[in-house]
Amino acid sequence: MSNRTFTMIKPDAFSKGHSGAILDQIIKAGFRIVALKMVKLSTEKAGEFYAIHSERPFYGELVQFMSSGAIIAAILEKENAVADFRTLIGATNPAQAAEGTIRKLYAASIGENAIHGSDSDENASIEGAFFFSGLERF
Ligand code: 3AN
Repeated sequence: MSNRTFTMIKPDAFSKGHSGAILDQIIKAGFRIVALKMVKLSTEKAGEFYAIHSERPFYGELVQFMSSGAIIAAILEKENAVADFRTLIGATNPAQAAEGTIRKLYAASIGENAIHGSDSDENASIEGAFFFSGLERF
């Protein structure tokens, strides 16, 4: 069972001013913030982050969107972090997300879905390392 996951508040939620409410919901759900930063990805860096999806039809759109504005990246700690965080954010498609989840509350579409959450312990570790050095973790 993992105790860390990685998240990004995506450009749609950030630009609409939902970052504070989303971070508050994450903290109230019992996650501790281990690392946190505000960044804007270049198209190259967004493409690298989502390289796993490079064969999917929505890859170009996803890379454009994720490099379109500022995001907040964070590493979070909690028992069973990966699975519990996926529950907190809800389904990829906000139309199918459960009531009260972050995507149900703040996401507009499957492409612009407010927040990212790692889907495995291995990816949580890779994605956290993509954004944060050891000096930036607390
Ligand atoms: P999740 O973020 O819930 O793990 P993935 O890994 O299937 O979902 O997809 C990664 C990201 O790609 C999603 N967060 C979303 O922004 C985008 N995405 C997924 N499916 C679609 C789609 N059908 N059309 C456009 N964008 C999509």
